[in-house]
Amino acid sequence: RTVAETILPSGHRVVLVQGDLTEEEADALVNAANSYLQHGGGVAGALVRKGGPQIQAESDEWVRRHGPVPTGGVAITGAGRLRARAILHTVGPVWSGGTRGEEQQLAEAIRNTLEAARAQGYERIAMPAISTGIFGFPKERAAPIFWETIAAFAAAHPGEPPREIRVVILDEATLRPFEAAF
Ligand code: AR6
Repeated sequence: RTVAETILPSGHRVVLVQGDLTEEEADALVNAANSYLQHGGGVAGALVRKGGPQIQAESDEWVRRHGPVPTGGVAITGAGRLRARAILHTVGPVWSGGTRGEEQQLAEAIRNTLEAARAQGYERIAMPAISTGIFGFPKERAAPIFWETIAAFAAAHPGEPPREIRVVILDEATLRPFEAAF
């Protein structure tokens, strides 16, 4: 269900959706991962359950080759059986009170994800509310960071991919602050 939709002057379409990320059809789905790409719970677990073991296998291979993904970094794998060409695994910060630069780290994870999609030419991407689940980032503080980071990226790259950015929120409690920010 589309909750809010904005077309920015840069031509980017930003869509806030309430639903399950694993049901989205996009060039790339964004995963809220940990540094070791061990996809146990949350969005990560749901993506692997639905997309199949290939996603975990490719993630293990990625970490074996490159080492752990730093906070704010991105790793790309295939999407298994999901309706996408790739998964952009990004590592958001673990919330620890806000004094360790978590807000900047969340912005960096979002920005690097958008940059990775741009580099790959992915026109349509769908991302969850990175860090706001198991990693404990307060939803009210995360929502404006998503909006501002997406808007700044778009303004810096008019007409460039990803031209459709879908932010997919599962639960009502998370949706409220995102609706306000978007
Ligand atoms: N679709 C959309 N949003 C979802 C879905 C879904 N299917 N499932 C959960 N959410 P989380 P994190 C929401 O915990 O905080 C994993 O174990 C959820 O309500 O998935 O970045 C990883 O492997 C929340 O708002 O990610 C890491 O170890 C948001 O997605 C760790 O969790 C993010 O919640 C990462 O924690």
